[in-house]
Amino acid sequence: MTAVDPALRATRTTCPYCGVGCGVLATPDGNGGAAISGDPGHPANFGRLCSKGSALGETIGLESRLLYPMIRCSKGAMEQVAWTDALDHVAHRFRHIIAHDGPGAVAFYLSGQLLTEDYYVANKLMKGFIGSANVDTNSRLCMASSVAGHRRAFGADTVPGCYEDLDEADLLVLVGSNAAWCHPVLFQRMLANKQKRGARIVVIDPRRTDTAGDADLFLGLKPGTDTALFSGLLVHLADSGALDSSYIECHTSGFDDALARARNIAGSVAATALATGLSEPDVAAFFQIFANTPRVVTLYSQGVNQSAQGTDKVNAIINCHLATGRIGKPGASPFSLTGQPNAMGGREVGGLANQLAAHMAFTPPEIDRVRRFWKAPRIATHEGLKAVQMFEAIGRGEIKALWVIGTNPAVSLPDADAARAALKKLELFVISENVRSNDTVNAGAHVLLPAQAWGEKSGTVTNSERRISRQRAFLDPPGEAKADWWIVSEVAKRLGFGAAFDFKSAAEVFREHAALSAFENNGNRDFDIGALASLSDEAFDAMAPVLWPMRLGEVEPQQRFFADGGFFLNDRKARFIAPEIPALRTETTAGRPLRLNTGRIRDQWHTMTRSGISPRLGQHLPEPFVEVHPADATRFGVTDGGFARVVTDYGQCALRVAVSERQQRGMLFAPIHWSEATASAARVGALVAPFTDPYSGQPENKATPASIAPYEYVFRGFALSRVQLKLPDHVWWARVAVTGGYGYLLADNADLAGWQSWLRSVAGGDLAEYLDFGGGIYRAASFSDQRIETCLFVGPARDAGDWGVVKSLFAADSLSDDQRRMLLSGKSVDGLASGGPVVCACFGVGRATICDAIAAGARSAGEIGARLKAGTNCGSCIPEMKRLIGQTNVAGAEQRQLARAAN
Ligand SMILES: Nc1nc2c(c(=O)[nH]1)N[C@H]1C(S)=C(S)[C@@H](COP(=O)(O)OP(=O)(O)OC[C@H]3O[C@@H](n4cnc5c(=O)[nH]c(N)nc54)[C@H](O)[C@@H]3O)O[C@H]1N2
Ligand SMILES: Nc1nc2c(c(=O)[nH]1)N[C@H]1C(S)=C(S)[C@@H](COP(=O)(O)OP(=O)(O)OC[C@H]3O[C@@H](n4cnc5c(=O)[nH]c(N)nc54)[C@H](O)[C@@H]3O)O[C@H]1N2
Ligand code: SF4
Ligand SMILES: [Mo]
Repeated sequence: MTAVDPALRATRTTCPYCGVGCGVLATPDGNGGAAISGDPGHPANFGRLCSKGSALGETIGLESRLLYPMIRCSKGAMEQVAWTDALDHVAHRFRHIIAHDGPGAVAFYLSGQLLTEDYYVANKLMKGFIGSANVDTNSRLCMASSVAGHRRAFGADTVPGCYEDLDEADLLVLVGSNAAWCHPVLFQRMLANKQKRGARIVVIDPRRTDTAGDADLFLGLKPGTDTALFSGLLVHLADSGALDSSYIECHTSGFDDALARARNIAGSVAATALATGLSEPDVAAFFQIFANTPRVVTLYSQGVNQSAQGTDKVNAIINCHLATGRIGKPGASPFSLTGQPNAMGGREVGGLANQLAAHMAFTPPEIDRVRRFWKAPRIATHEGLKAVQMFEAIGRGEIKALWVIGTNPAVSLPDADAARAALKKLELFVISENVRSNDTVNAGAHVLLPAQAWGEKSGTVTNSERRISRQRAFLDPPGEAKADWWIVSEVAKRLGFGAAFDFKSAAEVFREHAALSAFENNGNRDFDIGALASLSDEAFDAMAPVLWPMRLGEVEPQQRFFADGGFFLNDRKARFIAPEIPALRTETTAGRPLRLNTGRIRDQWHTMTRSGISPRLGQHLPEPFVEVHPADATRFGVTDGGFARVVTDYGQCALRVAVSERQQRGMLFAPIHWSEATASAARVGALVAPFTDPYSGQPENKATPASIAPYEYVFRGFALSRVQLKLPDHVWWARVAVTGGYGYLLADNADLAGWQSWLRSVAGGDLAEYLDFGGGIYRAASFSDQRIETCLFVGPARDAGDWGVVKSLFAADSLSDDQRRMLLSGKSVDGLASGGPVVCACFGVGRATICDAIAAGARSAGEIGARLKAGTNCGSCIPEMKRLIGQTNVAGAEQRQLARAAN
């Protein structure tokens, strides 16, 4: 494999979104853009990409980019400065604060979206040279419970299996994972196994997600009860003769205590059903299928990790795999699905406050070893503050200087209002960013440092299966953007640590990182990539994706861990962990009778600084919403398509209501993606309680007590504009990327005259208006040449005009006179019938179009694809199409008949 595919002249790189770590071929178009396709040679995806990966070409524009270093001047405005001035300033201020208040008064907050090389340098600077372990990362909100669970059970943060296990398993258990939306390419791989080999799929989630749509068994358990379910399973495995006694005997300890505790928690099928809210037959069916299927992979993600008992959940799952010896064997393992593209690389580097470096911890021999390797003058000797505690310490004024690199904590931390308020107290607040503006930047940054973005930066990332791949540059960095590792190294030099930070390239950093992993390792640490420590620059450039470990001198690369024991504890045995009796940290009350669950949607990435600029990705679910069970909707008076205020003890949001049977009674679900930059009142992190797991420090993001109440708006509507608009304060709005500009979905109670004067104030040029006071309708569009510049459609709730049609007219460079005349009717012209909300992002196929095809006889996703192309590129929408087939009544009834006839 080479860095550049000679046939295509495409650069081989890796997707910057999720932890699947798909290989991407990028072919620059010479105008700053690039054609994107999946790399058929990459073992994570074999050429496939999901909707987000496929749309990467739409996200590399420069419009929102931070291009120059900026410093806040004495008058409060941000001013462009030279790099040397910015770096001198940062180093000077850090040095001053460290001298005055000690190394504990400064902190770095990093990200699983950094490259390993960036992470390595930042971790080395803080832990080895500044002398504090206050380096934490957004992985604390993401993978920390898996890390803690792995370390408790295995003695190291080891993912025992690999992706091939998903092809070879006979049973795939997904716990707290919406892989259909969040790890789509891996999910397709699981479905291929189901299709080809008949693997069965069990999905365990309080919500009936699109992942559950393909499940043979769906367990809609009560939130937070996974430990009870897997405790019940352990008891069942013991009582039904499914244990691997010799594995338990030779390779583990603590089984009896763990089993006794499991009996206490859920000693029978009935007790498990009671504890989880599941039916006894469902529990029994799950236990039986698990007990009888040796090749089982249990995949888990944020429904497990993001919990105040996340570490116990992880260990309850691992216990069942250890007890059956189903670990590190083909098709059999527990499997933590990592979230971010380089969450794993960050863990390898030691970028969490409770790790030191290279899978070493804060034990005296390890501190000494790392100190000698780094020649560190002031090595940190104890753990630093974990994310939530770090921001609390900032709020108390104990941490005075913070450097945020590659994350948006004002949006993504729990109790996000408090986190944002804390940022305002900092004496020094530095951010390395790709974008000029996000909620964290807007929370009062003192220094902004422009970082290279995907496509420009170069280094390595590690995916969920321990595979290290290269991200390669295929675009020139714009403006003065620099590599994150370079920026940190330059500050380190100015702090007086030049010799240790004299890196010339990412390759040089990688070699040092690889050497540290092998330093005095002798097989005692899982993470060892010593074989890569002497790669030449050329070899680093051409490096093919590799699984670790890569020990020096090893002939046969090791694919999996622990099939024959060999754990990383002193006695080389794994530990069974007896979990605490599970209980959620918070109770619902009369005032907060519901629980708010939060998570992701298919086509957006986190706080939308990148996916949010793709028109294609904005089409699927363009508005922030809250999903409510029909019974709760009735009880609290909210209606589908209406609006609601969701309130917790921490904050409130105003969201569109989606009433759905897929939601469990008593629970709400809201996506995490919107921020103050993209919506008026949908920064969901502000609602979330800051409770954390006692072992991992990971916050419980999925179960905050909440209330919901309807909120009425008289007017609905939308605006489209070539430039971003500042909407009046009282308006509910959400911004979405559309072809040619920005779309705003609106709701409001002000009168039409107010809208008219607002529109006239923002729209220049040639204005056409339609005003019907009686009907409550105002529509206006301004033109420049034959193109729409700005338009606004406001009307009564159900009659604001067809957004789909107007968007396509807005996208056109030149409108015919007919189209111009018809525009303000908001109805279709020239066959521009709206297809409804987009389901297939790749081909822009809407729900209405798909439902028409179903009504006209399409009976499978394949048949819909044959007619409409929908689902034939990335396939991310296939689960949703299957759901629509199921929901379309006529088709559903016929299908059931067909199924009966077939039996
Ligand atoms: N489209 C998209 N994909 C992404 C991302 C993205 O932003 N957008 N982000 C990436 C990142 S960083 C991450 S961490 C991953 C996250 O990937 P996932 O973990 O799959 O995603 P989430 O939506 O956070 O949560 C998963 C599920 O946990 C369920 N859940 C809530 N409480 C419980 C519980 O008590 N028990 C169980 N069993 N389930 C529960 C939720 O209902 C939800 O469906 O996705 C990655 N992929
Ligand atoms: N309520 C709730 N909260 C959650 C979650 C949840 O499920 N529920 N999930 C949590 C999880 S799992 C995660 S991973 C977090 C994610 O939350 P965040 O990390 O806060 O979200 P992102 O939008 O990915 O922020 C990344 C920022 O870094 C910038 N950036 C991207 N690449 C680079 C780079 O190479 N260099 C630099 N310097 N900057 C870069 C982007 O422009 C963006 O502003 O959210 C967490 N918060
Ligand atoms: S599954 Fe999608 S988002 Fe994840 S790495 Fe692959 S293409 Fe990127
Ligand atoms: Mo994550």
